[in-house]
Amino acid sequence: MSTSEFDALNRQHALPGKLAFGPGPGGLAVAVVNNSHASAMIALQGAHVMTWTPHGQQPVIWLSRAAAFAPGKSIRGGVPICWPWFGPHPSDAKLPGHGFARTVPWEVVESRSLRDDRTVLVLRLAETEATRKQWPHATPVEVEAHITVGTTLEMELVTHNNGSAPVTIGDALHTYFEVSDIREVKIHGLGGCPYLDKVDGGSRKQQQGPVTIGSEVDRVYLDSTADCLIEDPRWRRRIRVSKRGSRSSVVWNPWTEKAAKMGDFGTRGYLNMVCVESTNAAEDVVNIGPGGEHRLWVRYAVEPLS
Ligand code: TA6
Repeated sequence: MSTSEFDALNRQHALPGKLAFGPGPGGLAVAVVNNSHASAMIALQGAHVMTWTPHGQQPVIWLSRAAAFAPGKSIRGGVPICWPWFGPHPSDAKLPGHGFARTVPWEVVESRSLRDDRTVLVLRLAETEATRKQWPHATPVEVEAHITVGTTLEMELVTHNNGSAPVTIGDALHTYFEVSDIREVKIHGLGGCPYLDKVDGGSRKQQQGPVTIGSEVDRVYLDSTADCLIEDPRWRRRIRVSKRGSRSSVVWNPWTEKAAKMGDFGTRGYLNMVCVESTNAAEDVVNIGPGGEHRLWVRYAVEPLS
C-alpha cells in the first residue's frame, strides 16, 4: 500500500490516539489499536488479528517469531480466518487449505470507539474473479469481520448470501493462544464431546476430562458449544473462549516434528501456543439460504486463577 493510500485510509478510518493504519511486518498493511484497555495489530490481508494484549497481561494471542509476512502468504499465529472452507478443500487438493480468505486483502468499511473506549474495526471481503475461480458458485456471497478490542477480544465473522440460491460454507476462527508452557496447560469444557482424532486416522473418540498436551494433538470436537477454558498455572490465568454460531471446536498443537516441518514455528514455538479454534467444520458445515446470513462469534477473556 502506498503512502497516499495509507493517508486516505487514515483520513477516513483512523481514530486519533486509538487506531491508525500503516506498514507492518513485511510491509503488510496493518491497523494498530492502542486504547485504555489493550493493544492489538490487525493485518488487512485476511482481516488477520496478529496480536492482542490487554494492558498488564502477557500476550493472549501467539504470533510465531518465525512467521513469514508477505502478500498471499498465510501468517503463522494470530487469528487466521478460515473461509469459505475449513481444512483441505473438499474436492480439489490444489486449492489452499482453510480457504482463501486469510491470504487476500480485505477492505476497511468502518471504525469506531465505543462509549467504554473499546475499539471496533469492520473489514469486508467482496468476491473477485480470483476468488470466484477458487470457489465457483451461483449466488453472490460476501463476508465481514467485526473486531472489538478491549480487555476482551470479540470477533464476529458474518457471511451474507446475497443471491437467490443456497450456499454451503465451512468457517473458523483458527486462534493461536499464548501459554507459558503447553505441557502444564489443561483445556476444560470439552469433556464428554465426541471428536475426530486427525493424528489417529480421523478415528472417532470421546473426550474424557480436560485436554492435556504432551505430543501432537489435532482434534475436531463435534457438538461442542460450551465455553473452553485454557488453564495456565504458571501464568496464574485462564483464557475463556466463548462462542456462538459454531458447533465444533478444534484443538491443535503440532508438537516437535510437525512444527519443525512447517518451518515457521521457530525452534520451540510449539511450547508456547495452543490453537482452540471455533469452527463449523467436518459434518458441521453451514447451509445459508437465499438472502440469509451466518454469524460466527467469539469472545476471549483473561481470568485470574485463584
Ligand atoms: O486446525 C488444525 C489444522 O487443520 C492442522 O491440521 C494444521 O494443518 C493447522 O490447521 C495449520 O494449518 P495451516 O494451513 O495454517 O498451516
